[in-house]
Amino acid sequence: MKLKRPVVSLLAIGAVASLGLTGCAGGTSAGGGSSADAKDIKLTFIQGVAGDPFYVTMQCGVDAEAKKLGVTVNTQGPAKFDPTLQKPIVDSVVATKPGAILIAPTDTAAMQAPLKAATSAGVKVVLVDTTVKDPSFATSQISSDNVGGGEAAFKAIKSLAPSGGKVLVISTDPGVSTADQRVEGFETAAKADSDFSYLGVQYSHNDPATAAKLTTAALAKDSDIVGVFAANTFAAQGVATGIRQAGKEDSVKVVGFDAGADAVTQLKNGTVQALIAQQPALIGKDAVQQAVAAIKGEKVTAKIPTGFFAITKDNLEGEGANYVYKTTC
Ligand code: T6T
Repeated sequence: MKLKRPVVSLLAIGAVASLGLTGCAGGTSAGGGSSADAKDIKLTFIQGVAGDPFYVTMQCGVDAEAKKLGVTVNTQGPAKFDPTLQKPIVDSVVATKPGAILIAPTDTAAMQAPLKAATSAGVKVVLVDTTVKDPSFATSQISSDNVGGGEAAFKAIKSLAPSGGKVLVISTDPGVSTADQRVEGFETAAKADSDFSYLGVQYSHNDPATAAKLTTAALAKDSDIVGVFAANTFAAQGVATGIRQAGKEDSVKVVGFDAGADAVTQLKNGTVQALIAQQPALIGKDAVQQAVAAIKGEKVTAKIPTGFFAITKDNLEGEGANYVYKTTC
């Protein structure tokens, strides 16, 4: 089934997030392009981390669109979500002079200079998912509304724990733009609600074992925590483990970002109550379109926001099934 754009729904848990997105924010002419033949256009997609179901699904969108447009795309990704591993990949890809790089930068500061250098070397840069401190060099930026997603996660916890109480966030690392924005959205919403007490954010370094330890330690300190927001796939995996280890499945509500196979299992098991699923394949598809338009000197769109969908046990077999991430294309 084809996904609509944008998709924003928390209906099954009674909370509605409204983004008012148009999917088109100010078209600009790419400039400096040529009327290149599709068969001569070469793109490289650089993931945030290889093997992450979010980027695997994005690659499916990238590959399908590249095939449709008749361009060549090559995918690479670091073994960890780590700028010290991603930067050398960028440098070596730029040396091969592709027409464009589609990239999820792993850090807002550390990836700024390497990506700016790529554009100075004549390689167009399309930012997917994450961004950098000053993305003005980028051809286009395509990502979910992550602040909205964080707000939606809070609304989901509120609807699951309506009497309120203590809530905690487990994120990845500061400097990951998407996760920082999710935390911001959650924090703003939690602090504005006097029924809830916001315990802050802790960082798991994208490592599920660390996220599990942080969760059990937080529950040992505050046994009355009512909700945890896990800001991405690996945080959610660890939080679910921590909740199980602490025997708190019945009292702590967990909302995780992303919808890989593990997350779906946790949803079915009842350790996680809602998943904020992004649309990674759509992000990948849009990124290829923008890169190709830029290379051809056609109009590009500076920012393209994509939507999200809250998957719960109630909609998992229905509409929610369309938003589960892929393990292969
Ligand atoms: O949540 C996604 C992505 O949006 C984020 O930037 C990094 O983590 C994920 O890849 C999930 O692991």
